[in-house]
Amino acid sequence: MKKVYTCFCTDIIHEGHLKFVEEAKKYGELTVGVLADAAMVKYNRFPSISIEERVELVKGIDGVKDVIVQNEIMYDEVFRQLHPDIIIHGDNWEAESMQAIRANILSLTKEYGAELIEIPYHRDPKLTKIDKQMREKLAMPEFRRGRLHKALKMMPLIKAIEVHSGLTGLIAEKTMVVEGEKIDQFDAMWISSLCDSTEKGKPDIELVDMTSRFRTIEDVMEVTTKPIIFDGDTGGLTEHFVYTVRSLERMGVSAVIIEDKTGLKKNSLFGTEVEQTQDSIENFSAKIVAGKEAQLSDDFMIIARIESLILDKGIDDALKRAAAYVAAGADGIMIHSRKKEPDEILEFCDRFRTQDQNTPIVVVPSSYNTVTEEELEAHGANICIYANQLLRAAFPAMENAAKSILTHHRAAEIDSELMSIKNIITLIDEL
Ligand code: SPV
Ligand code: MG
Repeated sequence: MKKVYTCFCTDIIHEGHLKFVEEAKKYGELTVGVLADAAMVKYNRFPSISIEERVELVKGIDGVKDVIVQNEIMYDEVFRQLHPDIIIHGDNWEAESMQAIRANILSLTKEYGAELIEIPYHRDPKLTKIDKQMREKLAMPEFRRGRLHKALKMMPLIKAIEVHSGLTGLIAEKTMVVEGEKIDQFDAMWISSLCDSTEKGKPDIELVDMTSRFRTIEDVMEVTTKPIIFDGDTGGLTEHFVYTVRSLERMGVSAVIIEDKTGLKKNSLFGTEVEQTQDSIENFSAKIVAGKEAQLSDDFMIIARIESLILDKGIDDALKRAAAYVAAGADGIMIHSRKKEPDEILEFCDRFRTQDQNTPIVVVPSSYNTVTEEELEAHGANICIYANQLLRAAFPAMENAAKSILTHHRAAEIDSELMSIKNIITLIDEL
């Protein structure tokens, strides 16, 4: 009897899977690997049921001899532990990520003297619709909101990218890179006050009102499924913040980050070049308490952002505040810095981790951008926010196009730097 292996990455078993198993078992004794949570999130989408439930689903299929958990999207561990003779896979290899998986399987089958059998992928419109519905379900507020919380338990470092529109939301949702045997994508989105304001041609001083900021959230939500972290600035008056918390959780936002500043807020990256006032520990803690009391769902997170390093108050002050904000109920701490080097952030993380092993740490490496995700993770950071890069990429490109047209009195010269007309009109799928 040959050892046959295939991997499932699904929350529901439909006719298509049953037919696939029917076919696969003809080749020998079939083991099915169920892709683990973290790998499923990186490679495909967030699972809507637990790994235990997914294993049980597959166990229930007639013709499946054994079920294991496949921890990585690539098959190295499967070969090392199981030594399968045959890998069965659908022939849906179009995407770059799928090609990387195919290359990995082929090199392993060669090394281990095994074989890859590709079964024609069945594109039944009914089944495609079920898959699409599963994906869209992830966009519903109840499903989306708790996912940041869940992701924090699944992976050591969550990577969030700034979004300020439907289009940037799509980039955050869909951009995937294949690097050797690794497939990577962003895990969450950050709705930055700086970028949301700048996009509207306004300064980042809490001038853009909440209704308008909520409109940005809606635009992003309409076309994405990933969890959203909202930049709540100072949170405003406590009496207003409690309403913001309710609105955000109702919309399906996963977390709000509020910073311990008071009075007219200026962007943190100005540091002490402009007048900025840090709130007292007592006031800001009271705001956190009020927000947590107002919150109705279990999984919404209020993250407290500490501005001590921005305002040159030192790490001791930041640590004292971190402890107080956690005691007030903060679900996470964001520590910010405008230094070129990551040293003070890494020192804060190390020292915070000696006093608190569990509270998630959020970092924003805009100024200290040479730090790697690996280093941040090693120092105990849990969420890394790339807070403004998409907007900063777009502005010079647009300005360059505008200047070229003015200079040449026509658009021909800039055309080679632009997305083609064919691509722009087909970029957005219709329902
Ligand atoms: C933002 O992106 O709006 C932030 C981060 O708050 S920073 O601009 O660095 O203050
Ligand atoms: Mg901001």
